[in-house]
Amino acid sequence: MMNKITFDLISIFPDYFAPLKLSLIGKAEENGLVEIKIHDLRDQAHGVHKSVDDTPYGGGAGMVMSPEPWGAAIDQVLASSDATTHELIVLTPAGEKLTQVVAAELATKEHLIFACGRYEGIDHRVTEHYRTVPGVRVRELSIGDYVLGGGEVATLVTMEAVIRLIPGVLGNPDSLVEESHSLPENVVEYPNYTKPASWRGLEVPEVLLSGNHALIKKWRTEQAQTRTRKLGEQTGE
Ligand code: JDE
Repeated sequence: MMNKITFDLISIFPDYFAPLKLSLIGKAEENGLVEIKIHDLRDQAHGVHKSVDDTPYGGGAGMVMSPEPWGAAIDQVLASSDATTHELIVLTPAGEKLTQVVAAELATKEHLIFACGRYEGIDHRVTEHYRTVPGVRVRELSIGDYVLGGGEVATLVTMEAVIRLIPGVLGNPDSLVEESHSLPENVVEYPNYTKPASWRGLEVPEVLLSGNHALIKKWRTEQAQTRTRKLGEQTGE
């Protein structure tokens, strides 16, 4: 059936990826739609202290991840892959913003490698080098304008956004069709209700109980537009 997408994750904290066994992503792997391989960067660190970081050239606070263990880990992943093209993804606050459009594009690739940095980041030459390797595309991505302790949680966010877009992962692909109209254009969804019709004195809007599908569609569109306008006012757009 589908070609499975391989995800290789490289981190000094491989235990961060335990939740990938759960829920939607866990099912996707059980069903053979994705293959997820986790690599401990520390395995590529040699010497007594198995160090993966060092002080920054030029001075300054904090530590920078050394290029050698990253080069060794990424080379090993590339050597054991039978894919013809590889996306090397580095989550960093300085990256291109992860959007629904970027996630949808990644969901069409055969091999995604996630390099999860810690400390103040990874020696710049690592991305510089892999940009010159044929068949490798380097993508620096950001999940938002804030600083995390490392790229692991941002990688989990990215993977969840990507994996649910892979054909066969979601039970009901209709929800994807609806999203694809709305989310890329920055339209916020309409409010949702389920039973009971009355809860703590709050009623479900009449129109939703009417059975008039044309009217319901019109009401939902208006609600979504109102929400989008209010969000714009809050964020100053
Ligand atoms: C991803 N939004 C935020 C953080 C970092 C100062 C301190 C740390 C690879 O290089 C990195 C990665 C990360 C972890 O990712 C995020 C993130 N989307 O924080 C730093 C930068 N400046 C560097």
